[in-house]
Amino acid sequence: MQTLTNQVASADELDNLPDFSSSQYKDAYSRINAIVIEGEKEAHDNYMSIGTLIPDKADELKKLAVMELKHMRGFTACGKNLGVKADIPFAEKFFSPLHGNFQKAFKEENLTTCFLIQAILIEAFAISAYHVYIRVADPFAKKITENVVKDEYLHLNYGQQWLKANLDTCKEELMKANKENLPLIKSMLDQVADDACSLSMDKEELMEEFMIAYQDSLLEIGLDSREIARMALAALV
Ligand code: DDQ
Ligand code: DDQ
Ligand code: DDQ
Repeated sequence: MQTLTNQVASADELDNLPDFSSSQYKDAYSRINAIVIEGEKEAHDNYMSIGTLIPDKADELKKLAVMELKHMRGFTACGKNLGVKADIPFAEKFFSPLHGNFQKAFKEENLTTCFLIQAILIEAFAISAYHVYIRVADPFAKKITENVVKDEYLHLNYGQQWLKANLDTCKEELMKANKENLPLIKSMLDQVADDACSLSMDKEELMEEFMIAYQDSLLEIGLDSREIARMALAALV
């Protein structure tokens, strides 16, 4: 009986999955897949950069960076499996404003902003988007994405711990970095919402999952509800 119920549920799930071989699916996939490939590559570079600013943590950060390269290869394999070529030039352009802000913070040795951009905003967004994607992924990509998510929690946690330990001295900078970068995350999502939709990922759901993950992460860092509300509002004006 149990088995029967499971079979019915999974047949039902299959019915709701997108057609992975349609040209619309593949076209959107070429950009979404490129975003995660480029995102994982830039994450690698960013963790290596952060490591140069905290020499005694450089080894730990290098370990995180190396994991991102493994994710990049996994996502590249997902594209190959579907016969889709990732549109990397699109993804480079997509990331360039956020990348520019990270580079500026790095040159100023502003660790707070570096961690907020890479380890909190991007990681929280990626984790929530990966969860949404897993529900509608092809079986091959689903397995790979599930394994990636497990690692990304470690990275989110790493950034949280650093910001938590330094909260006394970095709160003001954290607020400022949030104000400059949260609207960017929103506009990045706006740019690819239609493509996400072609992959059966709903924009409202992506936003909702992100806001929950971001809020949880700020609570973990030690901000209170009022401060978090202020941060969310800062992004609106
Ligand atoms: N995939 O490359 C195997 C297709 C994984 C995609 C995971 C979903 C990430 C969404 C990123 C941005 C969407 C707004
Ligand atoms: N990583 O930084 C979590 C390791 C990779 C991120 C890849 C995808 C992030 C998409 C962010 C787009 C924001 C709308
Ligand atoms: N803006 O579009 C009015 C400039 C900013 C809205 C910011 C709202 C934050 C939501 C962020 C969700 C990102 C997935």
